[in-house]
Amino acid sequence: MWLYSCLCVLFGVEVIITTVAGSAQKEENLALGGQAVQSSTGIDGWEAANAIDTSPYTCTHTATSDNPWWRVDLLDSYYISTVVVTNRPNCCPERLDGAEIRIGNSLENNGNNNSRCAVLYGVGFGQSASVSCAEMNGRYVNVVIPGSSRLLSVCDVQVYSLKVIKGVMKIKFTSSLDISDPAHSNKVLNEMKTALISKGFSVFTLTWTKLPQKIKPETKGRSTC
Ligand SMILES: [Ca+2]
Repeated sequence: MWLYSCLCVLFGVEVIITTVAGSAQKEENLALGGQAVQSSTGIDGWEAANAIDTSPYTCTHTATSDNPWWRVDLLDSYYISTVVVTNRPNCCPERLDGAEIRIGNSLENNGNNNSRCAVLYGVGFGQSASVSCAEMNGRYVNVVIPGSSRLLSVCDVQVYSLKVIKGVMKIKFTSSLDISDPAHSNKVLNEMKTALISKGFSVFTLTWTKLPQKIKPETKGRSTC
């Protein structure tokens, strides 16, 4: 008979708990510490960084091209709660119609294949569109306009994250089940999730940092626990 090391060894379970920041504690604009790039720069001085300089009067501007895009690299992955995009104050706000906000950790297709949070329409002169992207995770936030012969111009992009509490729980099991079997290990996680929900946590992620492994039974003497 095999025993499982969960009988006497502590295993780590990574716990990531996220809570939506309250309005009284607005999270920091992550874009300010990021690095911005765009598919092209159509007008000298209308650089990608103009969208993260906090001024609504300095803007980006790509050349007319297919699928123009702008991207900010947050330099780490975050659970994104809200993205705010500010349109130009003095010209052609309709150009932003159809712009997609995409979030993820991949740079495939310059990040434009990451998951879509929202599509912008009707953002007026100098207006800001605030879209909720709750629970989306990513390092890269893109604004891209699909289509041929389009251009993209934005004046400010702000990115806010969910507040993340990350830690590792050490737990000890006294089960004879084969917890190296995903069916059983998943059951354990589900029971832990139920316990966290009962404590009032609504958005969180639980993953094993190391799965339990089989050990040979002690033949005599005391356990090493
Ligand atoms: Ca600006």
